[in-house]
Parts: sequence; C-alpha cells; structure tokens
Amino acid sequence: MKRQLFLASSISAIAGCAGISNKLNDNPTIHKIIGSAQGLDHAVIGTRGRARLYSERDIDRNFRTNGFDTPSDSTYGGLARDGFARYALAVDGEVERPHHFSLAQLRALASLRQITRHDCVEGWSAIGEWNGVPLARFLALVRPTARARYVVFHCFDRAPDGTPYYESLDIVEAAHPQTLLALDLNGKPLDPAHGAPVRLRIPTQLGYKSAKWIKRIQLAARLEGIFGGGGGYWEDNGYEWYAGI
Ligand SMILES: Nc1nc2c(c(=O)[nH]1)N[C@H]1C(S)=C(S)[C@@H](COP(=O)(O)O)O[C@H]1N2
Ligand SMILES: [Mo]
Repeated sequence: MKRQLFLASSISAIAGCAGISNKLNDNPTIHKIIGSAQGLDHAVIGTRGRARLYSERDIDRNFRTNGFDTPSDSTYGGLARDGFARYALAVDGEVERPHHFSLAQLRALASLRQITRHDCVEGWSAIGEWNGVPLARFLALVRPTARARYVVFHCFDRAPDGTPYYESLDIVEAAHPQTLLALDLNGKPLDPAHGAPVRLRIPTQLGYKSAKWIKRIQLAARLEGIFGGGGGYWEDNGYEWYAGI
C-alpha cells in the first residue's frame, strides 16, 4: 500500500514535536513545551487542546473503512460468531492490576459519547458518534506502575506478510479526556469492519493511531523490544509516532 506522508509530516512540522514527543516523559518542562506546541497547532485548526465536537446532523451515516481486512482467522471468527460473548481484553505489563475485561465489563464502564471527526492520512475524513470507555478511566482501574510510559494496543489483524498491527500512545495522550476505548459507532455496536468489539478512538491524532480489533493492552516502560520498536505497525514502516492533529 502506497501512502502519503505529507499530512503527518506537515502537521508535526507545525507542532515541531516529532523529536520532543519521542522523549516525552515525566519532565514537566517537556510537557509544557508540547502543550504549547499543540496549542499553536490547534490554534491553526481552531481547537484548544481538544478535538472539535460536532452535532448530530454532521454525522456521516456511511463511515468508510480503511486499513487491513477484518481478521478472518479462527480466533477472531470464533469470537465474532457468538457476538463476542467470550471476548476478553487482556491488560498487562506495567500495571499493578493485570486483568481480563469481558465486553459486559467494558460496557458497564462506558460513559462517554462524542461526535468527532476521524482524519486519515490518506486524505479523507468522516464524522461519527462514538461511545465507549474513557481510556483514562480504564487506566485508573488497572493502575499503571511508576515505570509505565506507553500504552500499547495489540490487534487481531495482520498485514499481508503476517506482521501484526499494533499502536501506542504515551500515557499522557492516552489519558486525554477525549481518548476512548470505543464500543459503539453511530448508536450501534461496532461492526467487524470498524474494529469490533473494541477499538481505540483518539480524535486528537491521525487515523492510523486509532487501532481497531484490540485484543490486548500492554503498559510499557519503553517501546524498544516491542515488534520493530517504532511504537506501531505504520511507525515501523516510516510514519511519525506522534500524529497529533
Ligand atoms: N488494527 C487496525 N487498526 C487500524 C487500521 C488497521 O489496518 N488495522 N487502520 C487504521 C487507519 S489508517 C485508519 S484511517 C482507521 C480507519 O478506521 P475505519 O475503518 O473505522 O474507518 O483505522 C486505523 N486503525
Ligand atoms: Mo488512515
């Protein structure tokens, strides 16, 4: 798949963030710098640290799909066949409380519905109403350790060469109040093509960060040693890790 990187690179050029955010850590000065760089970026597109919220009439009823094919292996297929009744989202790594969450447990935690725009780096956007679990709320439950700096999302799907899709956020972006573990799109449970049963939906970053078909969430101190070490399938293939809009 040939991809255009111009949007991501012009955005990080505006924010001036690529180098800084890769070192994002507990240093408050760095957070301030990133905060002001993002503020500048958001001033350009008209928001203030938050993605813009839209109204019901803006919703695109045909939200297009993109990326790899819906997983067709027996694990995912088996789970999908009985409505994901046996699905369990694993959370492990740098957490005090590793846990498996059933879909029912996730539904009980869902508390945020927001209408936002999804921007794909290939040059299309779509507005949808997403409902799900604020990732900050979820992280508070599993209690990241002091060493945890990244939240890594492992997915069911694979590239044609067999490489699994994955993504990651630093823990600050993960805890942004608009970052969701999404369960519903436009009032209905996610369909398989949009990432059922659970996907990430981060409206402050480009589309490829919003991992679909999540099977496991890993808290990590570093990205080195996780697949290619770039923090995501596309990042391992040259994309920017920081994909703020
Ligand atoms: N697991 C997984 N997540 C993924 C992708 C993918 O191929 N696999 N594609 C990404 C890209 S590039 C985009 S634009 C969005 C598309 O989401 P949609 O199919 O719901 O429109 O999913 C993102 N998340
Ligand atoms: Mo995308």
